[in-house]
Amino acid sequence: MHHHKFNDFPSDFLWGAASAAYQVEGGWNADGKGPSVWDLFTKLPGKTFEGSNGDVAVDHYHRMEEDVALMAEMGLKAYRFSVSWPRIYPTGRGEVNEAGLAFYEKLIDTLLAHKIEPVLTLYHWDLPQALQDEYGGWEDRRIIEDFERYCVTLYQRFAGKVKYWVSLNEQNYNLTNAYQLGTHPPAVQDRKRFFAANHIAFLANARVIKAFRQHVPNGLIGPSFAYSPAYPASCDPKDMLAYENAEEFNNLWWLDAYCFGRYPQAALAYLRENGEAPEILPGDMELLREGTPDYIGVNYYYTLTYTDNPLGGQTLQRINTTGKKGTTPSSGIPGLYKTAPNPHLETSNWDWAIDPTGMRIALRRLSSRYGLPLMITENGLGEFDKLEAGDKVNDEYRIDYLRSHVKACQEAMQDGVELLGYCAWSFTDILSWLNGYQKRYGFVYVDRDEQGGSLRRIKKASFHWYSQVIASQGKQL
Ligand code: BGP
Repeated sequence: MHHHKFNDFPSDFLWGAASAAYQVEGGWNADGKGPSVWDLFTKLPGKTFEGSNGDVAVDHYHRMEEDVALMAEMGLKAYRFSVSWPRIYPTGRGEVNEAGLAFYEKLIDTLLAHKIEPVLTLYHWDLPQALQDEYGGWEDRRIIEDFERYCVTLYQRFAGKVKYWVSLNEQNYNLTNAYQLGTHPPAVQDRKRFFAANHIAFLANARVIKAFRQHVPNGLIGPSFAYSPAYPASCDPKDMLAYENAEEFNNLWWLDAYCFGRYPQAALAYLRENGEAPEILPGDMELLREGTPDYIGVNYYYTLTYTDNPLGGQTLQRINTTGKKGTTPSSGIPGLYKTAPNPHLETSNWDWAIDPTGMRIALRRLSSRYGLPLMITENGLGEFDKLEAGDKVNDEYRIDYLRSHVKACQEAMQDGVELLGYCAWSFTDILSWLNGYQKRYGFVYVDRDEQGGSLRRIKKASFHWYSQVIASQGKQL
């Protein structure tokens, strides 16, 4: 479909930007905060790019007001941030740490004072280390109670101020790294444990959505999902089957569980045959169906293209964390699928395919399958940026990326998608979990690298571009 004319973006469209606590805050032990699994993991040798960690990050914890002032100057309508669980409950449960709540309250009040809608993420991977030590975190059902208690604490405190909530951020990506690739804490490589942990996370997600209905009756809540829509490498039925397998195993496993309260059939049959299916107790699937979301948060960066992978073929591989273009190997599951390069698409220096049409496809697939409103909770381009004389950062490549993706949102809306907003990743430069500080995403450059820096904030060219997009309601792209 090629449209002749575009509808305008609705006047209440949430033009936003996003971040996550561990990636921006720093203040890792400030004001009573307990350690998270990332505080410990990043200190183990060889886990992150040049040993980078979030001890200081971009010091948002101490520069919150300056950062929100920049958001206001830009004209931002929404800011998505995450709350650090161990700031609120230093050991995961027990006594509430009032200073932690006070920090987020101040952030929320400052946003509201500037008419910026807060979008609050309950969990962006920084599990209290105490719960990992005590019972293995997401591998034990005890986490469901603890997570619910933490979420209800936030509901009670912020129900009157925060309308948009995100439950779990990228459960799929985080747990794949944590339990299959061994690249996020607790760095396990075991498929049975991976599916078991995911099942418990689905239950926790449903429980906090159920509780949300009581405590925040006028709010909206949903998970944010790392959606890389699958493409077949060709129309060879073998590639088509590989694509079907990949879509079920990498996407529908989460999306159907969240939105339909069930697991996709072929994937479940395969796991049962292999003895890798999660243990489903009486009441589990009922709970999933009682805790479905109001909307789906979509974190979209790229599509993935799949081809046939016979038994004995390619296994799962780690991602590119260096920015050396062309170093990402094919990755797959023997007998199911493996990734293949897409000859039609350019890639970033981290080998991520640049595919705005893929975003339109993503939004259409989700909207038509689940019939829910959507919000882009992340989308952006991680690149090397250069600070030039006169404090200039000419990130034209980022503007091109964002422009084409905002257009894709507009096309998807024309196709009938209900889209609540678009949160670019990220507002300031931040710590990339595994890629250090050199992989930048922000509209605002932060003067620091793996060793440190002045932490000065500098507006990039994309800052001015996005500001004009917002002011013109998307008319001036
Ligand atoms: C998503 C995460 C974000 C962010 C982003 C960019 O997976 O939710 O926290 O990090 O991806 O990824 P990266 O930093 O690896 O480039």
